[in-house]
Amino acid sequence: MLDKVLIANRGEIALRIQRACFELGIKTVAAHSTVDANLKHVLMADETVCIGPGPSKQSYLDMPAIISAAEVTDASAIHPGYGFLSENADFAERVASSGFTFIGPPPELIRTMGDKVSAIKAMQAAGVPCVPGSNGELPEDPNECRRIARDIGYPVIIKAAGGGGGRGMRVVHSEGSLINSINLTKSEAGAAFGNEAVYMEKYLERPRHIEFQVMADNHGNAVHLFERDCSMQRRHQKVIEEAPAPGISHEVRMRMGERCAEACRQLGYTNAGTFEFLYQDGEFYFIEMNTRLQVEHPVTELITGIDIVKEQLLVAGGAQLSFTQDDVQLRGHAMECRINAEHPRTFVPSPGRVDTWHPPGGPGIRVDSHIYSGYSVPPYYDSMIGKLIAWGNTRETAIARMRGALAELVVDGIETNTLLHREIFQHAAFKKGGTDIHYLEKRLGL
Ligand code: MV4
Repeated sequence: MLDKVLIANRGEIALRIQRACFELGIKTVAAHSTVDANLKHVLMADETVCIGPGPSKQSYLDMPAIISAAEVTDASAIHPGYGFLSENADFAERVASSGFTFIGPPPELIRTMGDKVSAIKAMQAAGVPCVPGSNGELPEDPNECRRIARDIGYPVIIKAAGGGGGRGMRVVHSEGSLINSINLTKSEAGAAFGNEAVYMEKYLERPRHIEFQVMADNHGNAVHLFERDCSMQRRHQKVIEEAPAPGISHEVRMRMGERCAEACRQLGYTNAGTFEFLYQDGEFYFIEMNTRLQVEHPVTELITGIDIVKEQLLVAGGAQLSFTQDDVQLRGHAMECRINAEHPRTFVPSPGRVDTWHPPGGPGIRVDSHIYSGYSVPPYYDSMIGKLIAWGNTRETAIARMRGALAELVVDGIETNTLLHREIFQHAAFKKGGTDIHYLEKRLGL
């Protein structure tokens, strides 16, 4: 069992980790930047260490500063949260070699999944369905590339091996622009990721983004916690997530989930993880694996009753998973709205002092936020200030509760995207469910 955990993150997720530690009787160290001294989890933590100034490079991304903070406070483990160093294999390695437990999967699997070409190879070997594609890095020879694209069939998409999350990709509709697009993507990838390797996939025109949550321990046990639908996004930023995904039969859900869990067993994956799929015309296609806790984990917690962060802490401490696959029962439906400090139409960030924060409540409502009245949102970080999560026995009840919660929420002093959420929840296609990844941008004119 872990004795003291250093939280190497900020905002709502740092508070979420702090709450799980408190429940388990684990002491916490809040490693924070100078501008974050007034964050709620910093005020709550057993110990605090300032690791540098506001800019992330000099604080939340500064590996030596974070490891030193763990040393001076004699922490036993480091939780990286999401973003920042959470999927940095070098960091995970340095944490372990300094004698601390990294709360996440083994560094070599973070590395495998960070390189999208090796991630796809690993998944193919583990029997996870992938998008028809080049099955590896594209060769130098233009004729070979043209042949691969012809075999796949246009349109195709060129993706950087070092990319992911929407960075470093280009759609190609016909052979005329293929080689030029490959070369452009390569040079951009070289500049952005220090890796020119690119690969090719069939471009799916109207997919949904459906992801499976997995959890595994160090004793060979791996389970899945069903799926989430994250299709409601704008410019690769998720806006609303839900679980389960509308229209997926329980049989298909269990078959896909088990494939993901089995891949974890074969790969030796541990802790929490997410398999990202594109879903189109009744088929799932693996695209990427996230080797971290995700922003949208609460919707999975609400439909399963499992505390994912608590389980992360327990398995990192050496315990077996506290439940089996048979214990994981799907109950009801959950939706999450990301509340961002930004203009609801222009999406321009709106940091500053929150004069009033009055969160909603009532049956089936959960608010994961570090905000309080009088708190100032600093300009250095992501604009998400909290998450509104609604649960109901049915999707309709979850939506009705979310609409109530959005009506109740008061944030004064800064701009937020609350109005946009209220608008989306009125929309007929959204209420029906099952919209694709282009819905928000195309149908709502964003
Ligand atoms: C695709 C695709 C269509 N076909 N791959 C974007 C983020 C990265 N995770 C993968 N992405 C996509 N890959 C093929 N073969 C469309 C996207 C995509 C997307 C995927 C998930 C969520 C939102 C998206 C928005 C635009 C494009």
